[in-house]
Amino acid sequence: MKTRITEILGMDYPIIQGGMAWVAEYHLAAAVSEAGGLGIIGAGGAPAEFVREQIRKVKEITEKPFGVNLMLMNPEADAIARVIVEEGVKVVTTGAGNPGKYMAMWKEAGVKVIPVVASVALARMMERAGADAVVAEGTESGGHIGSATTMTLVPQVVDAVTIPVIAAGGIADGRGFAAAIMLGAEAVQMGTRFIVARESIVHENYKKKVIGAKDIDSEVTGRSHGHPVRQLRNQMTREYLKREKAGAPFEELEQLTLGALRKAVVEGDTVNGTLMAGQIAGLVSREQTCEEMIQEIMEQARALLKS
Ligand code: TUI
Repeated sequence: MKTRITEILGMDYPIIQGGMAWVAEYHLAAAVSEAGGLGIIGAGGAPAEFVREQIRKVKEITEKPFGVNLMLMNPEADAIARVIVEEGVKVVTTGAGNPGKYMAMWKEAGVKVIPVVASVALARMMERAGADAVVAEGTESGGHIGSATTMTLVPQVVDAVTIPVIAAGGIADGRGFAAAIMLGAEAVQMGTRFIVARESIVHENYKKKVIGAKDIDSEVTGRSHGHPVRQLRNQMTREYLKREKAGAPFEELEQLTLGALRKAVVEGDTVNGTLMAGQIAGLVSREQTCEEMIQEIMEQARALLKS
């Protein structure tokens, strides 16, 4: 299946892996790229030199194109933006902010820039700034989210810009893929389903929670201080939401979540860890290789789009 996205980025299938902090390390990125999608190394909150090592490692195990996601709240964002250029990365996605100040440097170096946006206004601004495409990410997504749903955001962004639009949020199978195409998207970005990929280094306990999750098992913490984060309900979210409702200050709430994503991904702490996942976790039912996932999605989508 060819779209402007597969042409620009050089992959076989219009499926991009989300740049999930801690989860999207080089094994997962390489597996997605080898399977014909676009694997992404997620910088998350990592130091710049760690990101450089990840880039070098992914290049050792795949010759396929891959990208790097720069999470703009990372205190080393400036340095990571430079590492992306120095290491010759071809594609960058960004999240949790406006990447405007890096745009000129990246464009000059020939990097394809794909900001993740949660609104039409930011999509327009990014097109004017020279973005090659945008990911329109709905509030169904895991992690840091905006407020518009994928169903409403994607067609509005498609109408507002001429660059290709990639749909994200709530997509995990061929039906979601086909629906995104119907809304005018030219690719999808998926995170939650790839958490449970065989090649994903995420702790078994976390994978089991995603696989066992039902449709309404996610919660959004942090709405009161402007950093809404979607994750699976557990003791941590219950405590957080209780304190948030009682008007706890940001600093106190932040203490609860400090290092909690690492705790979940690396140590498998599903009680006090942050189990970031999207609302589509209820549909994710088994561990498979990235190759199996992508083949299954494309087969189902092809049949639907044909009929
Ligand atoms: O960035 C994401 N998802 C993320 S980042 C992340 S790391 C994190 N860890 C712990 C706590 C909080 C975050 C986990 N998940 N998705 C892309 C995305 N970007 N969603 C929403 C946005 C966004 C929101 C506001 C983009 C821009 C924006 O405002 C831009 C501006 O400044 O105008």
